[in-house]
Amino acid sequence: MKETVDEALAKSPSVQKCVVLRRVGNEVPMQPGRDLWWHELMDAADAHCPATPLDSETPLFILYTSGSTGKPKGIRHTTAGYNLYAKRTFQWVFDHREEDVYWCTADCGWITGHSYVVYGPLSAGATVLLYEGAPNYPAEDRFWELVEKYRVTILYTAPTAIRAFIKWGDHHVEKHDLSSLRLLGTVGEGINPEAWMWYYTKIGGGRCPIVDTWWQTETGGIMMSPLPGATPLKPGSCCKPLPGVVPKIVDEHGHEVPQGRGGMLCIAQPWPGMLRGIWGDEERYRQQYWSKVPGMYLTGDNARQDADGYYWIMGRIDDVINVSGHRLSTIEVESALVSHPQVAEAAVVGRPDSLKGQAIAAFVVLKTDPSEQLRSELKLHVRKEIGALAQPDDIRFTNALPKTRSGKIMRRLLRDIASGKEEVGDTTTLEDYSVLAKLRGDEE
Ligand code: 7RM
Repeated sequence: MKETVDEALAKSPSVQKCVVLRRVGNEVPMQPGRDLWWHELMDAADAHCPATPLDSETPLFILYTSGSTGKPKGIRHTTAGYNLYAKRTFQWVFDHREEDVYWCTADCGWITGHSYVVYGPLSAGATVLLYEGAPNYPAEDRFWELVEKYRVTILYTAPTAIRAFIKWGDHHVEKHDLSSLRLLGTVGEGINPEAWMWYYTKIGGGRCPIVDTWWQTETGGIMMSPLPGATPLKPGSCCKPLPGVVPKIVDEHGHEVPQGRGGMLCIAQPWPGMLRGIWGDEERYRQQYWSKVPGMYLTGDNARQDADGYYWIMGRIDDVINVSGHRLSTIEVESALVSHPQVAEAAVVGRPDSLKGQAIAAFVVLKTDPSEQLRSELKLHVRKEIGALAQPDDIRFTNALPKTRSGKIMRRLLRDIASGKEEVGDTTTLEDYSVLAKLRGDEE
């Protein structure tokens, strides 16, 4: 890892010092004068380290997020508002108490790791379980072993992980005492009702509320979520905005749509944790977030509000599929596929079709072996669940889906593959490159 950092440092003349933590005891190349060992610095350091006063708007970090097209954007967060928002939302959403042992399984490099592994819980003085490692090493019960061992009370994880646990089998869960848990959370994408119910009953023992938290790298912290114990839950809905958050759902002209109808999700008032810009590209910042709907922050997601005022996120605006003039959200079709007992995970994209405008291509990970019969059965299953329009035209079976490190399916790459493009777009945020090669090889 240090060698990779050295390559980056060679191109970054503004960096003067590099602090290196001895982690696994291997040989590490050190450049005298520039590179400093953490343990040597700590030996000499005072136990008291007063915080350096900074202006509230001093940049705190820049976090690169892929966006659905092209080149990653450096999201700029600042000191006071971000920290305040991360702390407050942590306290509200997780109903944090002194005796809690809180575990957020997110990678620290994702915004969820920043806000809800590091800044939020630390500011709130929470006891945090920090885990470095895979969920299936040394075995597929790793998470449940840790929950039991450390008596974790709050668990915050992603639907993609939950679907993997379901695939690995209930026996890994049943081996362990999970009675310490009192609250569960999800983040990163919509959770399909099947996975919600499994999480609720198998992990939560039917007694723990699930907070489905909707937010973005750009928002800094959670924007919509139930408040545990206070908000009646609906599986698949992120429920209601937090205090101070003012969502609006608008059509392509920027007019609010009637309740029940889908549209673009915007935020009508500023909040403390909001991004302050895109690093080095203020024009892109304006164009991306503030130009389409004047006076509002454009989230890039589609959403719908139901008759009870609950919000349902319907996926990214760019992921909407248009079949013969009917707009379908990818998550609906994916949920229908995953509700079939043999399906572990599914990703759905549109591909150009001369007749219908777009045809539906589904990439499906199975719990069992593929067969032609299952392919037709799945098509019929979606047709029964949603309707004829939503029936996938192609179903490709695969062992894995292309994902980012935070577990988001990269539908943009799947779109390229489904439409038979020779070259797929930017892959810098792809976690496992071998998945792409395999997907390209598997033709129907
Ligand atoms: C926290 C995070 C942001 C995008 C966002 C949505 C999707 C996140 C949910 C969700 C439905 C959720 N930041 N998303 N949480 N969709 N329900 N609870 O994920 O910048 O990496 O991604 O993720 O599309 O715009 S992120």
